[in-house]
Amino acid sequence: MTYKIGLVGKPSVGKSTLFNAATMNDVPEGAYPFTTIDPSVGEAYVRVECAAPDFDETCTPDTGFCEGGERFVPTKLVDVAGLVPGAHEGKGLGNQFLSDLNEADVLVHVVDFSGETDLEGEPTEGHDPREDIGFLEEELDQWYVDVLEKGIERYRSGYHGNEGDIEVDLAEQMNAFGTNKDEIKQVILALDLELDPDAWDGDDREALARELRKRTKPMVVAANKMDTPEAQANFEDIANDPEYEHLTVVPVSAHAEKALKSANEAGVVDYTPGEGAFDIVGDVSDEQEAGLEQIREFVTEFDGTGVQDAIETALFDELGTKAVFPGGADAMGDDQGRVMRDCWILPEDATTEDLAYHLHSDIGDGLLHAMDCRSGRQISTRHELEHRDVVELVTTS
Ligand SMILES: Nc1nc2c(ncn2[C@@H]2O[C@H](COP(=O)(O)OP(=O)(O)O)[C@@H](O)[C@H]2O)c(=O)[nH]1
Ligand SMILES: [Mg+2]
Repeated sequence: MTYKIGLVGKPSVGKSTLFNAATMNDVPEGAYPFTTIDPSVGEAYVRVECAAPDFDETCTPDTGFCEGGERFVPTKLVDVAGLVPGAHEGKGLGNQFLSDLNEADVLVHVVDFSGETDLEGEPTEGHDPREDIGFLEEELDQWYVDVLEKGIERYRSGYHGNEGDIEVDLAEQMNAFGTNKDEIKQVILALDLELDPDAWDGDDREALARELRKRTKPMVVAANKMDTPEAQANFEDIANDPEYEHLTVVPVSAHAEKALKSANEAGVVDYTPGEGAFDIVGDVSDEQEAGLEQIREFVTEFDGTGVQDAIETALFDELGTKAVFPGGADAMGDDQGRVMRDCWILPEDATTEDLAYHLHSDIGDGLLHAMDCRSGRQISTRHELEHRDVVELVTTS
């Protein structure tokens, strides 16, 4: 299973630019709403400090690559176009937008921090990025309220034969959000609500929808266009505003990442994605050099372009995942001498057994125990793995 990270935001904030930079695919970009008609799914990477050097080995990845001691693990990135005010009512690319959104495990909300686009994505000046942050949250909440209300209707209609448990009807209606009846019941009780929708008023329904949205659609804000002074000023304000403490805001220049990736591909610079430094290695014109030096100033100040940071913060911190490598307690290589071919991204609380089932149901069924390759100790099937653990699964077959 590969996690999907969704890029969302109103038109013209830089979603496609960020998507292209992260995946180096060619998707049309431009300051026009709806340039991207279909959802674009591409392969991006998240970095994990490679575990092979800890064993004096060099890894041989099956997928992704390893550079400068960092393993680049593939993950899916989705450019979710079509967010406009009223998207939950089907405006813009409403329904398409919502179904794409549903497929994302975690969101990166791309916000134009320069203030040069209004809520519809049209050029303007001095637009407050706070409005965009609020608008996405409200749009999502409204959509959740709509689905929640359908679930309540379903409950009231009463012919689904589930012994009248509200959480069961809600779970069925909200199934696509990746939640379940236990979580829904827990949220209802945590909000001090009764397990009876007839006792809920509009505010209660909204609070419930909001809480479920927060749990099922974790997100980070990518403060994009940070290469402009206006964006930097807005970032300064918002990062110091207690009202936004609940959000993780990552400063980003999708432009800088795109430029560095292109220059790297052209052999002009030596750049490893995510790094806060690069070398000019090819012949450049004065103009190119000036451009690159401007980018250097930016990546030095912000310790990178922020594109990798935004994606990794979303996957590891907001969604809550960890990376685990396969190994051998006696020898690191497999029978063909390949070392740490995989690097699996697993849920934060995944156990040895979860890993086994993640690989194959037969491996899960036949799991006896596992070996922690660093300590050489046996670990049980219920053992919770840690980020960067190297494990050997011992099975009956
Ligand atoms: N200054 C600046 N402009 C950007 C950046 N990223 C995107 N843009 C510009 O913003 C506009 C909209 O970009 P696009 O990727 O098409 O936005 P989308 O509609 O959200 O997919 C284009 O003119 C981009 O060149 C950035 O990091 N800095
Ligand atoms: Mg686009």
